[in-house]
Amino acid sequence: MSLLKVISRRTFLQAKNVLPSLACGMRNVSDSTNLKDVMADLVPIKQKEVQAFRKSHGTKVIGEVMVDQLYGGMRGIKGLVTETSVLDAEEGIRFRGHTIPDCQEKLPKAPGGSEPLPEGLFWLLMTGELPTQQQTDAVSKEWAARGAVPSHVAQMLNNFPSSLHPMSQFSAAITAMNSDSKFAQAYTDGVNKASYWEYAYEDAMDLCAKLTTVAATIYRNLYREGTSVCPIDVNLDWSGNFAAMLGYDDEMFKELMRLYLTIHSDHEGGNVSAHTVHLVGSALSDPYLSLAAGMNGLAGPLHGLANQEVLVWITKLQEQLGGEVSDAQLKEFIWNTLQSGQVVPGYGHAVLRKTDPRYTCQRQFALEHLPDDPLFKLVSQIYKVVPDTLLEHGKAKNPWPNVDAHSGVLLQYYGMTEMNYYTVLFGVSRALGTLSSLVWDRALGLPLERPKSMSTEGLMKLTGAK
Ligand code: CMX
Repeated sequence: MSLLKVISRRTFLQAKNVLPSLACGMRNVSDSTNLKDVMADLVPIKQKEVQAFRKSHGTKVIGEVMVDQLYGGMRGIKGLVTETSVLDAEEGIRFRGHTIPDCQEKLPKAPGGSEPLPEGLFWLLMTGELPTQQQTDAVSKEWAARGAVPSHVAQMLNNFPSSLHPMSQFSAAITAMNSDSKFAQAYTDGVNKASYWEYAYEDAMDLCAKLTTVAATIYRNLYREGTSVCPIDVNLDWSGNFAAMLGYDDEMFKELMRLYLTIHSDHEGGNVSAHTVHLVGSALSDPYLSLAAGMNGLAGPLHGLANQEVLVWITKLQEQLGGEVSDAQLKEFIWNTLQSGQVVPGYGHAVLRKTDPRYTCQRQFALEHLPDDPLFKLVSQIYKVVPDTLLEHGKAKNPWPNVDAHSGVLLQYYGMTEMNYYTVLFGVSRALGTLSSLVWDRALGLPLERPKSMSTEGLMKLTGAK
């Protein structure tokens, strides 16, 4: 029985008084607004579920591996357990079983808003259950209370040269904040491994709370003459506070942030940032060190930096071709990119084989709020021309746009024109998914990750080629 079914069944039985012993000894997991209490109830249930599953099916064979997969970035090899989300090549991401439109409909909103609150998504990723408004608001309040950044980190950020890329600053600050890691302290104090997850949870909550302040400090230092970040308002949600700290008070920018920080959070376990956080965490490096490592992966142009690269590419296109562009001119520009051995940023994916639903929901946002924006029109035109051109080129397995093809145009519209900064926003969001996964990694006692590698010589012998 799945975790969700176990919980629903237990809640049902409690409601019917069939399980009085459970009901009196335990909180009703669905009702508490304290996420840690809910997790404390869920962890032993999930541990038992996994234990029983491994006992009954632990030796079942679930796949085979071909030589090409070892040279091909391990595509398609099932080698990881990630509970928070699953990616389907055709359909796109589901967060704990929920599609993006489903999350947009069912997750709690800010007062007067229509986009989901990322705090609610965090609850969903952690617990597998859609939170109530009260549960979501409780996370907002807790993050607002935990948001202070250590003074040595603020000082370090203020001393960085403006030539240092925002992602390098972001990752360095996350590493340096591990001076406050409760997990690292607990490990040093010799805490029992059965409670590792609790300290990972504390660090995850602290990190989510502090990342927005760190990110806003970087933004203001680099692009707003070092003006100070406004204090956190405990009555505002996480994205609302983040927008204010960045210096944006447009309500629609806040809504955009809510959507943005929700959809970039998680993309199952094998992508570079998620896998890195999981891998580094498996050495019991604390959540700060693990997340910083993941952020260094996100900073690569084939991964999160692609959102910056898309805008750089579009800017070049505009410089070369001017305002209005014909489809034929556009196609020629794309061919030139491909012929010079570069990728078309924002297109293609290692797993997806259709338009990314994260692209679609951003396009929907644009159609609703900025339908006449010239840059949006250009992005839409690119969407019409690139897939056929990539197909004609004949290399990319997926010619469709990914999440990064659309985020920049929305940010530009609201005045955030500093494209070098875009990946930091991706990073703030990606923390939600990777840290929830990390808490479950420790709860399930997943061991040090150590797959087998082979030399070409060894592979040749194994396959009979030599
Ligand atoms: N433009 C040009 N060539 C592309 C391409 C693109 N957008 N997407 C794939 N290709 C090429 C690959 O470079 C590869 O070429 P070689 O055979 O010469 O090495 C070939 O097509 C086959 O690649 P693939 O199997 O389709 O794609 P991969 O799984 O290897 O790579 C990805 C996936 C995302 C790295 C690739 O599509 C790409 O480079 N896209 C552009 C960068 C980008 O948008 N990245 C963001 C992804 C989402 C995210 O993580 O944020």
